Amino acid sequence: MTSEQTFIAVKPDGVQRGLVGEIICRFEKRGYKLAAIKLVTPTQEHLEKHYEDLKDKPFFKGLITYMGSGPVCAMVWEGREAVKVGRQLLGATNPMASQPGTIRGDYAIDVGRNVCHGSDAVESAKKEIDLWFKKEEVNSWKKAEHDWVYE
Ligand code: DAT
Ligand code: MG
Repeated sequence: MTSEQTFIAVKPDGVQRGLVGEIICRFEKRGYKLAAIKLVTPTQEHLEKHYEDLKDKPFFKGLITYMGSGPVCAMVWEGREAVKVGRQLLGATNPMASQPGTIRGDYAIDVGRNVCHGSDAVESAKKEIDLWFKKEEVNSWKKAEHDWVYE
């Protein structure tokens, strides 16, 4: 089976609002495997790297301040098409455009408080996982349910 990894983070608003368990639950129930997880309050410098593609956007400064305002639950989830499906589970960037049933569509209103992050491509997922996790923090393991999720 071709498997990939994606970087998912519950943002400070999601952590403060008690949504960590709910967000983990959606990835677990879909059949994805948790490879890494930690609670971390990122530095401004770290966030500037994470969001470097957005540095010229007018909302960049506010985004960095918000993302560094409290702990973030950083995770690596693994499985078939984890990046694409991860984005589907999150919903659209602007929660107002997110379908009910998605995380943002169920739990968020403002684009600047959209509760979770998910990598947008396999390449950016690799970069983000390298930025947020040391190699030894990402676990390689076989989940007992594997052969019940995949044919
Ligand atoms: P996504 O998080 O869906 O990948 P993105 O990478 O374009 O979206 O932007 C990163 C974050 O920046 C996004 O989750 C919320 C914030 N953001 C995006 N567009 C914004 C806007 N127009 N105003 C305020 N914040 C915005
Ligand atoms: Mg993005």
